[in-house]
Amino acid sequence: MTTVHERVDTFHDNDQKPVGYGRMLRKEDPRFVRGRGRFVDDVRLPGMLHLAILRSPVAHARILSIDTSAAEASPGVKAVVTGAMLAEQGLAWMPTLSNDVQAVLATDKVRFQGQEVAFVVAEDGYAARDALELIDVEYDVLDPVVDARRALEPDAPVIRDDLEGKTDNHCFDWETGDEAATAAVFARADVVVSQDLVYPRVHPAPMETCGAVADFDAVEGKLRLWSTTQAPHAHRTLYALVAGIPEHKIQVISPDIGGGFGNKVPIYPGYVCAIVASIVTGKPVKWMEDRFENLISTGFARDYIMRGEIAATRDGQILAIRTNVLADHGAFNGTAAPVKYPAGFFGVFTGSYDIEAAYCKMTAVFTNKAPGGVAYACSFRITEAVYLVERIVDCLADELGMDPAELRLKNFIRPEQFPYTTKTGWVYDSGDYEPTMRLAMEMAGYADLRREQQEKRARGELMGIGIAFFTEAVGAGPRKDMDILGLGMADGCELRVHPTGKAVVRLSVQSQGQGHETTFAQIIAEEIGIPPDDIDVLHGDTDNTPFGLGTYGSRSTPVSGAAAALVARKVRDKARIIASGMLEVSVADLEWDKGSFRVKGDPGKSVTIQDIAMRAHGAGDLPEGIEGGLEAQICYNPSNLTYPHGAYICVVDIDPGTAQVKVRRFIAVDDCGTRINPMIIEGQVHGGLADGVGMALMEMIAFDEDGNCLGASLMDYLLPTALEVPDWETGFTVTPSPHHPIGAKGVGESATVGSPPAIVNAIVDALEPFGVRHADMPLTPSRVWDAMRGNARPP
Ligand code: MCN
Ligand code: CUN
Repeated sequence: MTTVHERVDTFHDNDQKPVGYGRMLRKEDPRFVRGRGRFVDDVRLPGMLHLAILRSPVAHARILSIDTSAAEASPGVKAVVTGAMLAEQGLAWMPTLSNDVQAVLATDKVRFQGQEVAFVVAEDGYAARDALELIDVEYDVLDPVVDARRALEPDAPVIRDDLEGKTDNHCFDWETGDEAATAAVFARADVVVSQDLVYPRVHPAPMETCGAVADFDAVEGKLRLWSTTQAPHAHRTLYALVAGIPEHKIQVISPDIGGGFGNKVPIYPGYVCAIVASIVTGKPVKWMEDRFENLISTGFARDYIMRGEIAATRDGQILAIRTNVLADHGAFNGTAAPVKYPAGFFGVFTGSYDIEAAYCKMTAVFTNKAPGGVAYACSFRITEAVYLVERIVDCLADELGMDPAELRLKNFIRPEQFPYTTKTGWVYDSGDYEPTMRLAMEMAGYADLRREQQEKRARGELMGIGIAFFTEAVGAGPRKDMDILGLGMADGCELRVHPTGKAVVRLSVQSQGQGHETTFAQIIAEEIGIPPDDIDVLHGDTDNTPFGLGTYGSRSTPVSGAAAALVARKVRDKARIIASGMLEVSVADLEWDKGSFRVKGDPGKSVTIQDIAMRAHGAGDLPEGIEGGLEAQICYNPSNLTYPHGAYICVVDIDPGTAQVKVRRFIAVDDCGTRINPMIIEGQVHGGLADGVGMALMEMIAFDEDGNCLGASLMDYLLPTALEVPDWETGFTVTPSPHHPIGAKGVGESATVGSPPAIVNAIVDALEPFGVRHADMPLTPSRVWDAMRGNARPP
């Protein structure tokens, strides 16, 4: 089913308050707008000490010696810890979420600029930071490997000599699709277009940096850790495995989080340092990184060097797509991706098109740069996949002299082909692409825009129109083939209805700004008719929520949202039995009417969910075999991912004198299935579109040839502001997921995935008079200028 009309399915309880899905102001915002949010840095415990980390000034060096004596003597300092000291406890290295190891504090070598070398614990943050300057480290500087292409050269310095028998910088190889079948299709195609593309290294740069407060109570033997984490339960299990503290003696609390964007999925050395420091000093210890540390050392995103090849018939039938990728993983493989998917979900690079064959070959390497890779609203690397396919489809349109919208429309997977198995093995659950594309074109006034462009070109003005159409795979995932370090990707949910009909729902996922306190209350409200205001959402505390893998890959709605709907139905099933007792009719004679059960054919006889809650806890008999109370818990294991899609159209104007790009209009039509809260969805889309403007035009973590990070402050790493973004024009279609209990698909990363190719396509389209087929992001004025003069250069 596809409709362009908003589902206004809110209904009313006895007080005429709207409940269920629909636009609703965020329940969390009164707290945030009054400054009452409680973030990790707001945690202040009695006797708390402060930790600061000494970081490597160079990208690659052997550590010859570390002298901590002056730092230890510095006023207020309680402890100075080096890698050698951690090594004595077996804590110098920790596992990453990708089956690699990462140094907590360097012992042998430093492998990227900003790597953790030592830490100081002091009475206050100033004393700790001052003492860092007194630590004397002697480095024997080695040649760094900064470029992924250099990493594979036979004479390149070996970065990971900590790994036994490692003699090169090779991280992993991966392939998907059918190489021979794809080659055969390419061999017989009328047209083959190939294009080199770089998706540069960028950074999620959330407003709140990463940090933790560790409080180890030696008497209880219990560790309490407030930390900036998107996955508190997964982190707890890992701490138990690394630190040897029994899991039930670890409580991870992720309080309010000031933006995550994937930056808060990995476990960082700083968290482990804070834990060690609290155990050593017997006091609570806070570690909070600054902006510089966040940008220089925590999880980056992208850094893929790609070659895209596309084969087609002369009349524009796309036959096959092939890609070769060189992935830069930095010094340690620290990405978080399901174990079977070392390249995340990059395998969906065949996009939204029905093609005959596809093949991807990827090589990942270590370089002397910070670890990371899966972050910044990437849906597990679908950002890179969508950028690849949507750019080369445009290159093909250019080659064929075909309109890019027409080329896409001609090749879409058709609605009757769903569920559709791609040539790389992904089963797209549902989709209806053409109406989404047509709606975007209608909203944009596509034909008029093309006319306007022609007129402008005739006058020497540079106007471009860019299209991107994407399909995402979100909601990892079926636990049979998806896990993070052995933990199956499922999520729990618990719902308790109190005697007076108010409720609390406990989630294993964790909001970083996505509005879960509102939307999860709405899901429960829709199912059991208790108004969202009467439902509290608890998350981010492992002692008080059921186990589950957390928020990333836009999995909260696909996985936990399903869990919430199903747990509510379980409660409703029990409520039905209690209602049958109260109304003295059989269960079969009852019908559910949005918040109450009534006797079929006798609408006057009914009981509300609130009446039932009181009876469930109150005096009087309950039906045979029914226990008191009104609550339930489940663990939801998704049967497939959900596949949202969208059509984006961007209009740019370029100043021919300065090469400055202005994004004049941006039309985004998203289809995330059933929409729980359209206002929140729009907020997610607006944010992601702004991300896209940032990546396409200005963001890049760059390095010089010595491995010095050149984007380590927000003066150099440019983020878009209200001045760079247009008024977004959003629309939607609704193609519900057939396997999700409420038909909802994730949306949190869609716009970040879909917008960069739309913007780059628009810029390349504007530069057509200069014969430009491609230019790499970020398309700063100097890059655009170079492209106009025929020397588009890779980053
Ligand atoms: N939603 C809805 N109807 C749908 C789908 C989603 O109303 N059909 C609502 C959800 O209920 C939720 C929000 O939209 O309130 C996002 O839902 P979902 O797509 O399930 O994504 P997650 O909640 O799992 O959020 C994760 C996603 C990721 S992975 C990144 S990265 C990102 C993003 O969310 N980080 C964010 N958006 C962010 N937004 C903010 N403000 N801060 C971040 O750190
Ligand atoms: Cu790839 S960033 Mo989000 O999945 O946390």
